[in-house]
Amino acid sequence: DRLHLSFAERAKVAKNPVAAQLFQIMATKETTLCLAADVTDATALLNLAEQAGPHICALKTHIDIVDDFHRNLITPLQEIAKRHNFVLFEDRKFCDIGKTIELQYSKGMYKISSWAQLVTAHALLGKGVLDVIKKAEGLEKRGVFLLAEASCSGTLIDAKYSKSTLKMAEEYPDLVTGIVCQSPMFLNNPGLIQLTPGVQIDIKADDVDQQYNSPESVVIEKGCDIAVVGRGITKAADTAVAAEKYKKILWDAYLQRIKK
Ligand code: 5IU
Repeated sequence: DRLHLSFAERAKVAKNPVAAQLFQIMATKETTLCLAADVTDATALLNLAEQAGPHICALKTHIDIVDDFHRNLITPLQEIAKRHNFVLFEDRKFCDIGKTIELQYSKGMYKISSWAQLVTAHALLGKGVLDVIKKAEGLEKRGVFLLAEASCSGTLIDAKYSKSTLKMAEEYPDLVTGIVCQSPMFLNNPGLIQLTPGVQIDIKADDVDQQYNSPESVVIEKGCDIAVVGRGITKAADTAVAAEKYKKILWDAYLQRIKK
């Protein structure tokens, strides 16, 4: 099953091209780390990408929090991603009628479809979101992570909703890269990637609603393939050192998991 196969083996069965690419990157760079680059300054974002670049498979952005965003930010970001071989991932959490998402994906200031190979989306409003992302212009290789569970306390998502989200994912195998969730759920398809946020070594929660698990426990007990780490790295004194530390702990946990 999924949890005991290597990423190299799973690359062969992935139907979404970005999932296949991610599995390749993970296997060759030996990293399952996705950095949540939640900073509000464009230069800080580029510095984070540069410092963490060698240690990550994906850089997750909230591009709308960058105070000084300008289209000129995208070219150097893409250059860094290409040089260090990681994927750009905009955590947009699309949730609207298809027509609106079509505009939010390709238009406005951010033109997400022109640079982010990966985006997140809610399944809440139905399949429209996947239909419009699938047929939009933009990058040739693109993928969607559907949100099936959340790390925060107080989420309204229940087991039935999570299950329906997985069902929707299976209906779009060429578009869906994987699922954002906190547990292995019913995700047995080895071609899909489990992305798990809420990962930190030192603390269990933030001062709002975030809840953290350790890197070892998300990989070994909760089925995480790619772990999202934000403040565990962005607030560290040295980004590169912290990213490398998370990378190693996560990779060792993955090796331990596939050996069982
Ligand atoms: N994120 C979560 N939990 C979720 C989902 C997304 O934390 O359930 I869906 C995002 C929010 C933030 C990052 O961008 O992942 C986690 O950052 P920290 O490691 O700093 O908490």
